[in-house]
Amino acid sequence: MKIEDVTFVQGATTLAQMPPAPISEVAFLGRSNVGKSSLINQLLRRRNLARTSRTPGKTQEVNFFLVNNRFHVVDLPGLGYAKVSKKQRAYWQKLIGSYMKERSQLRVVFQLIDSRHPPTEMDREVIMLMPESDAEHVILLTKGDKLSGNSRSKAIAGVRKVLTELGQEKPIVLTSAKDGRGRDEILKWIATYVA
Ligand SMILES: Nc1nc2c(ncn2[C@@H]2O[C@H](COP(=O)(O)OP(=O)(O)OP(=O)(O)O)[C@@H](O)[C@H]2O)c(=O)[nH]1
Ligand SMILES: [Mg+2]
Repeated sequence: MKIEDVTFVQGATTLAQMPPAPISEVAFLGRSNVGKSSLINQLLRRRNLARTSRTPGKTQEVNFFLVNNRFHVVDLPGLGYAKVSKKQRAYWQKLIGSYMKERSQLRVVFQLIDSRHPPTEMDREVIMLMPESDAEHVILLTKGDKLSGNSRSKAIAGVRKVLTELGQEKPIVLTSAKDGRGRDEILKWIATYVA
């Protein structure tokens, strides 16, 4: 698949605000600062489309991008960032949970996990939440450019082990927003599920 046309549609802070059009969606989900917005920019080859920051808690809306006039890419706020208020954190967590369960347009959830660290409790919770959604589930390990060759395969094996412990078997892709690794595979999954 080639990315030809990308436009920002809108941001939403409630389910009701989300675009009603029956257009297939792929969402990027994971803890704050894991690299969701950066990876979306790399995927869509647009430098500053989704806003990124070194400081966690950057994305504060559910942002919808229309790609090739065919599907939406959805940039979600990060889960579990300690420095936003407890109330705010709980709100996002709840909204993202109902988004995943109720949004009928949702075809694929790309769950981002930092390749440099073992999956956190929050990562495990997201893995366990997925069976409640009708969407496909693909794991993207982020910031793969920061790992040496040996630790890359270790990172993948570590996440596979956690998935097995939780009774899940999902595709795992090592990615980098910096050097673009994994991009073709992400596009392949999108093409497969966004028919
Ligand atoms: N080296 C490297 N740094 C990355 C990569 N992806 C993201 N980063 C850095 O990680 C930080 C967070 O990136 P974001 O894309 O804003 O993360 P996010 O998951 O959207 O964060 P929130 O919006 O707060 O949930 C930024 O400083 C990025 O430059 C990557 O693949 N490689
Ligand atoms: Mg972001």
